[in-house]
Amino acid sequence: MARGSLWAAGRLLVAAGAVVWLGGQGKPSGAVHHVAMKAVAYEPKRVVARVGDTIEWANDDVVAHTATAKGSFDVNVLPQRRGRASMTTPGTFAYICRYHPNMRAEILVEP
Ligand SMILES: [Cu+2]
Repeated sequence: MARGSLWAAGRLLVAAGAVVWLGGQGKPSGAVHHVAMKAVAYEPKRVVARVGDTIEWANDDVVAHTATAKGSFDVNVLPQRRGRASMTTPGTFAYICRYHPNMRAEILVEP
């Protein structure tokens, strides 16, 4: 009888673990999207992300760049460094480099 109860308790623990694991799949992806700053341009020029995702810019140039979307984010990235911003609001965010306004790209953030 006691043995049977232990076995049943073990099964319950396994089942609880499965529920927690499955529950984790419904959360925001929290993915990291990489954008290069190279030859005074962003690559890629358009990223599709979701709320909760992070954009990481990697500056491959020998001059500083920014990723600046007025009122949303302003990330300064020194040469050979990386900078990040997390996307908290859905929408389309066009951004530029404050030092080189010809550098343009956009991030589409889906809910
Ligand atoms: Cu720049």
